[in-house]
Amino acid sequence: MISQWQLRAAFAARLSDMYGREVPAYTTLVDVSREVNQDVLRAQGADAERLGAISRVTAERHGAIRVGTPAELRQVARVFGALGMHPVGFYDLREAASSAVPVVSTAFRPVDGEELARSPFRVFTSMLTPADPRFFDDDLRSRLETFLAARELFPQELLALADRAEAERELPEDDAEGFLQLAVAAFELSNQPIDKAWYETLERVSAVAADIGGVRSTHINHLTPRVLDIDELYRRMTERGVEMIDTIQGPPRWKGPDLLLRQTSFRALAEPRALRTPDGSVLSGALRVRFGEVEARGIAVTREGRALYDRLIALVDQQAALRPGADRAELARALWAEHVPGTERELAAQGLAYFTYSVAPDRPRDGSRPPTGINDLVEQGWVRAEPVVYEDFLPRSAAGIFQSNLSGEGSRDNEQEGAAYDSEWLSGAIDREVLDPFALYRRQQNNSLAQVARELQLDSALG
Ligand code: OOG
Ligand code: NI
Repeated sequence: MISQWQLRAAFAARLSDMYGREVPAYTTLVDVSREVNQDVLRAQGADAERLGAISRVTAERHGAIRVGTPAELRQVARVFGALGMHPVGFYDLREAASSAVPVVSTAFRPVDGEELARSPFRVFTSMLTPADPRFFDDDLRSRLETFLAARELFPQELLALADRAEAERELPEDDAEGFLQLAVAAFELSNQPIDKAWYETLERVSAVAADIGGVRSTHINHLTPRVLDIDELYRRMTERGVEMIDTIQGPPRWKGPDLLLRQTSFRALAEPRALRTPDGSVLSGALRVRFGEVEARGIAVTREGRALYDRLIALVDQQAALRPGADRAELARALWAEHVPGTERELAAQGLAYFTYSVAPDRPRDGSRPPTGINDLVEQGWVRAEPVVYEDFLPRSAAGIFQSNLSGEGSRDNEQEGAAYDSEWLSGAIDREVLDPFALYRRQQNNSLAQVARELQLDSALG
């Protein structure tokens, strides 16, 4: 029997092989990431593994896919459900982007610590919003919905195997093999001819709309390795002649602990695609839709920490608008130094980031009673704190990654009222609860605190 996590690990590995064949620059990115990680490990020793063992970090990937309808998203949820991955978080990229990115998204990922440690694979999954009149008029909306309703992204056999794997949390070896082959094939770039006129109609609205709704299949859009020093990675890729986007998204490089998520990307080369013209002939064309992305992960922040992050990003925007020549990263660094606590201890004490706690093996053994507050317990050596790694995404960064890899701005009519979507809507559409990332991190922290309280026989709860 092949268990869910084994299926997930095998799927991630096969997807990676497939994507490396399709997009050779991805292989370069993986190689350079591995080199950087080894160098960081050599230079920093155990500190380099503060946010995850090197084996996990090296294997870690996130993918991105895009689908057209709630029905398709529901099927995606079944395929990933088979792999023990659940929808976490709701991202509205229509609001986070200035140009036309007509999608809402969630991320499918394992949710418990042990599962994440076994295979930390996640997939950022976006769904087109044809009902949003800012992007699609009635006529285009109805043509788009008709087109999408007529395609099949996932064969019935795959979905049936997926349902079994999810229900039984494992598959016999032969079925596992069948599932993996069908699942990987569902995310390969199709060589079926694309209707050129239809694709271009959608492209005028948004390149993302064309990539999703202009073709009869879906594909993996990027697969992102994790790196321990993203600035160094950026330098080395540039040195190799790979043209990166001009920024690293997310928090700046600074002297304090890594927080949340930093990401950067490069545009993949044009890929050959067959295009069918209105007279029925098939041309060999080329489309540039996929890209390479890399990320560095930091500590998960609480709602308060996130509000601080969002406030600082807004301040960077404001200052940058006032000083057009200024370097955004420098502005951000200065603001971070001023407003963000520079140590894990202070982040914890101020309730800005999540940690898991455990009783210290070398705690005082002189018969004294432990203090009752978590900060004192840590301060006085009774308890150790380990940072919780951020497992999710950032809407603004995601929108930035989308946008920096689009060729045109597309079009968007801001006079119209946007169609409303939220986490609850998404839960209903896919018939599964879209989980709240903050609640997941908090539960992890609270479980560890409860365990500490039990072991130290404290009368009152910690937290
Ligand atoms: C998804 C872009 C967002 C990330 O890492 O923030 C993303 C896409 O391009 O489909 O993957
Ligand atoms: Ni990504």
